[in-house]
Amino acid sequence: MRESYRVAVVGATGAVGNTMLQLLEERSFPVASLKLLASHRSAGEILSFKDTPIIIEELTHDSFEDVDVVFSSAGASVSREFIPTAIEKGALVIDNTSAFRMDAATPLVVPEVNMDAARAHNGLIANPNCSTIQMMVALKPIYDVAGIKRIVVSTYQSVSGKSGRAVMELVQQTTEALEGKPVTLDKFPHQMAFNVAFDWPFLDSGDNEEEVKMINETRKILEDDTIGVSATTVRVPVFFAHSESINIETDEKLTAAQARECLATAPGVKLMDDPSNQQYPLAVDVAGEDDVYVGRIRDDASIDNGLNLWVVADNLRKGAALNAIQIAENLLSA
Ligand code: NAP
Ligand code: 3JN
Repeated sequence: MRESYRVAVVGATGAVGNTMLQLLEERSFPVASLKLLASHRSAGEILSFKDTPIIIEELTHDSFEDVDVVFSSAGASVSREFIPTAIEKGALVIDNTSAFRMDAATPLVVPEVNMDAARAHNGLIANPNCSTIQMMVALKPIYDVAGIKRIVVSTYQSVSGKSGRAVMELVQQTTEALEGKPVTLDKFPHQMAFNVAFDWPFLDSGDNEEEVKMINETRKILEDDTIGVSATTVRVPVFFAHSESINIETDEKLTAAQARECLATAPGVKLMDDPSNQQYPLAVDVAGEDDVYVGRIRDDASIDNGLNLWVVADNLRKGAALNAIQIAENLLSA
C-alpha cells in the first residue's frame, strides 16, 4: 500500500456517502486528500471529516483531476455518465450502483467471496446490491463445502436502503399514522409506517428490479449459471439493517449442525444461533455492526438436502460502504 491516496466520494451527502465518510475515518483509510462530490443542490455546503470541514463540490467531468480512488454512490445514471471519465483520468473506481454490475468486463466483488475476480479490473470494480452481498457472505462457505442447487430467499429490507430521505419519511409517516392523520407519500409508493410493502419497479415477468438483481448478481459472483435463485424482496418499517429468510438445497447433504460449524469460522460471518436463549440476529442489534449475522439454522425436512437460515446485516455498512472500502483496502495492499 502506498502511504496515502487522494480520495473522492461521489454522492457524499447521501445515506451511503455519509456511511462511507464515517467508515473511512473509523478504519483509518490512508486518505491524503478528500473531495466530496454531490449535485448542484448541495454544492457549497460543508461536511466534516476527521474534524476538518470540507466544502462539497458539484460533480463535473473535471472532478477527477488528481484523484487516485473514487467511491461512487449517486445512482446508476450518474455512474454511467461520470465513471468513464474517472477511469480515463487514471482513478481506481469502486461503484456502489447497478450501472456496471452485469458488465462482463467489470468485476462484481464481495471480498470474502471472490476477491480474486477484482484483480482483473480495468479501473472499475462494482459493488453488488446490499441484499446480494449479505446473502453471498453467508452462503459461500456452504457453497464451497456442499454445493448449492437452489436458493429461495425472502428479504425484509430496511428503509435506509432506499435513501436518507426515505428514513425521514418513515419517521414522519409514523408520527402521522399515530396521530390518525393521512400519511405523507413522497419517496414511497405506499404507506410504509406499520406496513409491509413492495417498493421496487415491477418488470413484465412479475419480478421486481431488486429481485432480478439478486438473481443475476448471485450467478455472476459465484460464476455459476446453473444455480437456481428465487427471490421475493420486501420493504419493512425498519430503519437500518436488512434481514433475509433463506432456504437452500445443497448438492451434498449438510446438516444444520455441520452448517453451523462451517459458518462459525467463516470470514465476515458472525454466528448467533441459540434460539432457546433468544439468541438470533435482529436488525436493531446488527445495525452499526460490520459482520453478516447468521442464525436460526435449521434442517428443512421437506426436501433431502434442505437448510433454512436467517441472515441479517447493516445494509449501509456491509451492504454498501464497508464492502466498497474493503475492496479498495484489499486491492491497494496487494
Ligand atoms: P441518497 O441518500 O438519496 O443520496 C444520493 C446522493 O447522490 C446524494 O449525495 C446526492 O447529492 C447525490 N446525487 C444525486 N444526483 C446527483 C447528480 N446528478 N450529481 C451528483 N450527485 C448526485 O441515496 P443513497 O441511499 O445514498 O443511495 C445512492 C445510490 O447508491 C443509489 O442510487 C444506489 O445506486 C446506490 N446504493 C447502493 C446500495 C447497495 O446495495 N450497494 C445501497 C443503497 C444505495 P445531493 O445531496 O446534492 O442531492
Ligand atoms: O432498496 C434497497 O434496500 C437497496 C437499494 C439499492 C438501490 C437503490 C437505488 C438504485 C440501487 C442498487 O444498489 O441496486 C440502485 C441502483 O444502483 O440501481
